[in-house]
Parts: sequence; structure tokens; C-alpha cells
Amino acid sequence: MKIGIVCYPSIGGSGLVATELAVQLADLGHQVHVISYSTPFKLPDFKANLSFHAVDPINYPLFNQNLYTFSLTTKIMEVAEEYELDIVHAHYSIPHSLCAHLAREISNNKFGVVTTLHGTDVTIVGKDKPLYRINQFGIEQSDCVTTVSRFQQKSIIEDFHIKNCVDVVYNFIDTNRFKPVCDAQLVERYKLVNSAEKILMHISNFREPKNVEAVIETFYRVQKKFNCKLVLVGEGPDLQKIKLRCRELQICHNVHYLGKMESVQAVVPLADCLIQPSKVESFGMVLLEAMACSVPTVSSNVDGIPEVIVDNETGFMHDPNDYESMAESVLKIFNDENLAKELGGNGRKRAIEHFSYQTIVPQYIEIYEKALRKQV
Ligand code: GMT
Repeated sequence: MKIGIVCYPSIGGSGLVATELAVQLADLGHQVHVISYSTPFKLPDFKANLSFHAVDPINYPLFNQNLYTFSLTTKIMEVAEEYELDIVHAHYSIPHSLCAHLAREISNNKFGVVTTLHGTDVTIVGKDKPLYRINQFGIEQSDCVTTVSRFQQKSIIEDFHIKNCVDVVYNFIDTNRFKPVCDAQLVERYKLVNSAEKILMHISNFREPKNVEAVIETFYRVQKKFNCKLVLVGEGPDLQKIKLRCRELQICHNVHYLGKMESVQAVVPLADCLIQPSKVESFGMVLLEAMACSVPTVSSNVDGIPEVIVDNETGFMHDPNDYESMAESVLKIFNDENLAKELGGNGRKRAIEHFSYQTIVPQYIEIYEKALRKQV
């Protein structure tokens, strides 16, 4: 198949999933064209069957508003015509899905449109009044719509009152890249902690839904009882607030900030426990990354997280603001090596069995075939 993949290029779940999907589809022999405003961070420089098309900005003094929607539509149309695309797969509805529909209307080449809703495009952006109707239109016009958890499927159907079917295709991971710690990585671990200390890790974009205050409050309780360090990976608007809180609690000496990282597979396996207390989370890619690396997790129990994590089996789940229980669970993991090993092992097994690319990518191919059948 000839497939166009439209996504955001920045570090974040939807761009990551879209890029990994592009790579896997290219490996399977499909011709894949990634379309975005800059090169997605995970896209390989060169790969057979895979090419990248940058959206050209429109710069004319009269247009003081950003016309990204039109420049993206134009690029989708150009790529679709030049490479005779069969499918355009829009990751994140706004504005990608709408642009794909508009491009199809204008284009001489009629392609199928598949939209994957990742979470905030529905839960936060989608419910926003000015965007609600156009988001609803974008979803309804798609030949196939997918989303990343059953929770999200239910809320899309309820919030948007749409008539078309929404398929759940879970996010996936390459368990050959995300794997348990190896000896070489242990050298890196001992740059962060000494051999008696444990690592509690949090990885996110430090935005409001990630509830990073809960990470700090939980860690504060844990470090009183166990010799450990908090390792924070990522950047975002709440980072400054968090740094301030660490100063107030006088725990700065126990916190490492590693910043934004392209390859978290280098650090995830170093953790003894990964904490993700999100208030909103349609899936939780980082939890899957931890599971694949045999790292036990302590997380919130919201939205799609219970579809990824099995409570008491791969990690522990609590209410997002129940710092006491989260701290107790982290301590349980730190204090009991056998339990940590068991949870980690179960997590890796679950990642391989349910969320490997070998299991999930064929599901997307089936969706493309379904969308193509609607075109004839
Ligand atoms: O989590 C974010 O803020 C980023 C966001 C995105 O669109 O990149 O992530 C969403 O999509 C990911 C990939 O499907 C999911 O794993 C995340 O759970 C989802 N985030 C939210 O629902 C808050």
C-alpha cells in the first residue's frame, strides 16, 4: 500500500506512535510518506520505503494568522497526487484529520482517510467549544477511526455522538529496543546513584495532566524512609513549579533532572520504579515502555491506564492524589527485590504478549484495508 502518515513531529505520544508505525510499515514493504511541519524526532535519516515531506510555511504579510491548516492540506494533496497514495492516516484529529478530508475533496487522487484519536485531541482540545463541531466533522468524515484504549473509545462515542464505528488499536512497542537493563547500562546507573540507592523515575512533558506535583509529594514521603533518588526526564511548563517545590521540601540534592531526551530506552531500564500519577491519560506510553524494560510501575488508575497496567501484577495503581498510598507502593517495591522482579517480569511478558509491534501493526493494516474497501 502507499500510505501517508500525518503527525506532530515533537516528542510526545502521538508523534512517537505515528513514527514507529511508519517505520514498521516501511519494513513490511509498504511505501510510507510521513508529512509534518518538521522531521519527527524518531524518524530515521534514511530508510527504504520511507520518506519525509515537510509542510511549507505560508509567509505573506497579509496573513497575520498562521495558515498551517492550509499549508498542510496542500502538502497532503501534493503528496497524495505525486505518489498516488491509497491511504492518509491522520494521527491526532486537529487539524490533521480535517486537512486530510479537505485534501481528498480537492485532489484528483481519491484516497481513504483513517484518523487515530490519541487522547488530548478528544479530552482537552476536542471539548473546547470553538473546535468541537469541526472535530466532530473530522471524525465523522473518516473512513475509519481508531483510538488507543477502550476508555477513549467510549468517551469519543459519548462526547461526539458519532455514528461511525471507532476501533481500538492499542499503542505498541519494540520490545527488542525497550528491554531490561544490561551491564553496559549499569555503568550509567552508578552515575546517578550509589549501589545502595534506588531510582524512582518519572518521564513526561510536564504538563498539567501529568500531575507532576504528585511525583514530588510521593517522592518526598519515600525518601524519608529509603535511600533513593528521583530522576526526572522531560521538559514542560510545570518544571519550574516542581523545582520550586523541591527547594521548599529541601530535597533538591536527591533529584536529578535529565531534560528532554530522544531515546528514553537508554534510561528507562535504569529505574527501580517508574511513577506516572496522571490525572488524564488515554493510554500511557511511558508505562508501556517501563513494562517492556521490566520496570515495575506506580501509577494513577485513571482513563486508559487500567488497560495497560494490571494492578498488583505489573505495578500498583492508586487515585492520582493519593500520595500516601503511592509512596507505600514505591516503598514496597524498593524493599522487596523479589516482588520488584516479579512485577517487572510480568510487565515485560504483558508488553510482549499484548503490545508488541508484531501484534498491533497488522491491526492497522486491516483498518487500512477496511478504509480502502469503503472507497470502491
Ligand atoms: O500525553 C501527552 O500529553 C501527549 C499526548 C500526545 O498526543 O502526544 O499523548 C496522548 O497520546 C499518547 C499516544 O497515543 C498516549 O499514550 C497518551 O496517553 C495520550 N495522552 C493523554 O491522553 C493525556
